[in-house]
Amino acid sequence: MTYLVIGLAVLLVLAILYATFRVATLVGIVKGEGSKNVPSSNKLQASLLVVFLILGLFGFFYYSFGGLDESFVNPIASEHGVATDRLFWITMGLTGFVFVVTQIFLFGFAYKYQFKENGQAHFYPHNDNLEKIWTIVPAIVLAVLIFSGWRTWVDITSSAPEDSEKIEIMGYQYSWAVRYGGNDKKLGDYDYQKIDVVNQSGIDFSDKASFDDFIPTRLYLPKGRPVLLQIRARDVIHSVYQPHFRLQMNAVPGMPTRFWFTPTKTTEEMRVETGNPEFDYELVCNKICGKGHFAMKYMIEVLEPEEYDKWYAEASQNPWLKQNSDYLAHVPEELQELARISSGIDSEEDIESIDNTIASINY
Ligand SMILES: [Cu+2]
Repeated sequence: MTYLVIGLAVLLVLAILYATFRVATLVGIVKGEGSKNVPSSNKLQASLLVVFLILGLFGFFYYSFGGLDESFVNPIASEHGVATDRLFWITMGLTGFVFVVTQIFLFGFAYKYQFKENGQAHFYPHNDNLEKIWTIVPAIVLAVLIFSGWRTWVDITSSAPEDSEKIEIMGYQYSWAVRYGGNDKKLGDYDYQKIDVVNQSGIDFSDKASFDDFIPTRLYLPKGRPVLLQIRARDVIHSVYQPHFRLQMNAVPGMPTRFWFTPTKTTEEMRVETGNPEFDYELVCNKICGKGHFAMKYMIEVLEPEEYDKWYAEASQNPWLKQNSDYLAHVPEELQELARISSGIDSEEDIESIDNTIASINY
């Protein structure tokens, strides 16, 4: 409703300006000024430029920051996010300042140098000092901006620490599959040719490290520990976007990408900070990847390190292979014993039913 009123007000002001301009032009014609090069509305137009400057700048800042409240800028929940936000606001401050100054010059000069009877131009062809200033100052400022941006980027994209939690995120139309390494904390291989209706991530069971991998329904992260996301896509390009962690990385089929970061606030702490007991971190897709793109929302839960370890130990009891024990048939024969042990398929009936499945597949 507010926007409708503002929109109508703007239209009304434009209509009034147009009418004023028409009246001034018509008055000029009636007065017989048609033969002059400068219309009588010249002064009015010069003043309108100043009005436009003031309203324009006000509108610009109102549009950009008028709705600024808690939801405008998400609280930062990662270590590198502090650095990227600082860079963002420094850049915004500097470019905003230059923008305002140049607009004042642009419209101010158009007003100042409007046509005046007997006015004479001052011949002023050159000023070395002025040229030096407007070349050197922007060069230094831009160099500092680019250099600090580059340094931050190098830090963010450096190799992840050895002890990081390695988690796989695979984007597909239209959701995410998240995989953890299980007890050995090692992610098994994958192969797109192994993808089928059940094995949606294409886990390759000829790799020992895959036997204990598990796939939860949420992305769990430990606070204060480095996390390495190993990112891939199954069909088209998606983008892993986690706004509170200031994290975004494309998920590309056939070209694994990665991003490492350290979460700094648990979900609980964020709920207190935002005053929203329902708050949840989320992972969304930031590439328009098809008609169900909007549905690619996945919940993230950041836990205290001890809670995370507890959750991890529990989740490791339920590897994907244990839940889909038919897939033991895809494990090379010499590794099947090991697969049974590491995935925790140990009860007698389980083994019996698996043996039957294997038998039916082999013969
Ligand atoms: Cu997507």
